[in-house]
Amino acid sequence: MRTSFKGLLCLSLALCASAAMAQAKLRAWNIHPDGYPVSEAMKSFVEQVSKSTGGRYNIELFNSGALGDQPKAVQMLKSGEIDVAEFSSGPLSDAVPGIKVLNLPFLFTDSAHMFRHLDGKLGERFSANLKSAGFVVLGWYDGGGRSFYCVKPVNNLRDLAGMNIRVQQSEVYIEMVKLMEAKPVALPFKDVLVALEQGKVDCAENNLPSYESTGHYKVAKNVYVTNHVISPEALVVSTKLWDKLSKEDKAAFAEAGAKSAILMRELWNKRVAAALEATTKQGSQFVKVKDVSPMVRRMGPLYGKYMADPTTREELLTIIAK
Ligand code: GTR
Repeated sequence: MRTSFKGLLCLSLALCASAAMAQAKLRAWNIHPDGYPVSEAMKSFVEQVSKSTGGRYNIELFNSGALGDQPKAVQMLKSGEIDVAEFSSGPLSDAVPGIKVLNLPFLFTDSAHMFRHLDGKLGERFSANLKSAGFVVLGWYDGGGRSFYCVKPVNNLRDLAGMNIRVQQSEVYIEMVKLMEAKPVALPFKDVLVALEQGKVDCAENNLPSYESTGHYKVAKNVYVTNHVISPEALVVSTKLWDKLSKEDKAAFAEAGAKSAILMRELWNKRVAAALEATTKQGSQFVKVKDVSPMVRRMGPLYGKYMADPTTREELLTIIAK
């Protein structure tokens, strides 16, 4: 049988068309630069999804907040404009009030304590809350302990009073800083360095890897080590995408998410140590808080508010109990 040129062309076009139809192009949002633990873990997620679905999902990873800042990305994921993202619980909780307790100061003692809860029953409850708001959690990532850092020396809580402190665009963080009698200035992550340089803010607060990766350490050399929030982060996909996936593809995405979380947590611990070493070498001074109880006492109204709120009370009690 002889096949005409026209026939071959039709055949290859049909194959191309079906391949194009079979490959879904998705977009993933990330605030961090290449090489950061979150970015590396997301890269591994993207690769694993592609591998285990035979290349049917082509996820393009946009690092460094290239698609917008975090509050904007939270809305974009909800509306299905982006498909995958890694969010910290601060900005995410403004869209999902049921997870606000996760931002409460001094709630978790360290990341191990946090993951005991997030990898268990409580994590399932938070995931259910997130899912009903449009976010399907595929892995809990580590945001570590956040501390304050300032341009001027800080030796105690009183030194922070009256300071302009940059916070994430997140209600709990804003309330926390007000209760410390300082002034919260909510700014997007990418604007903090310039704000510190220009004196628009005196201090900011973050974990060590971000303190280093953003270059904040170059201006705000005085770190007051409070670890006031042990902050969870989450790799999420939109429910819009999730609802379209087959049972097998859901399993592939979930497995890739879980694996990426394991990798992320390993990379995180190394990065915390490396950031401490690098910033110390560059002249950062670390003053450890001696006693957190005065700060904890100031947070009283914040704890009271979330205890009184029926959407958060049970979660709070569960964490306090263990
Ligand atoms: C980082 C976190 C980001 C973002 C940032 C900030 O530690 O990983 O998701 O929340 O802090 O302070 O804006």
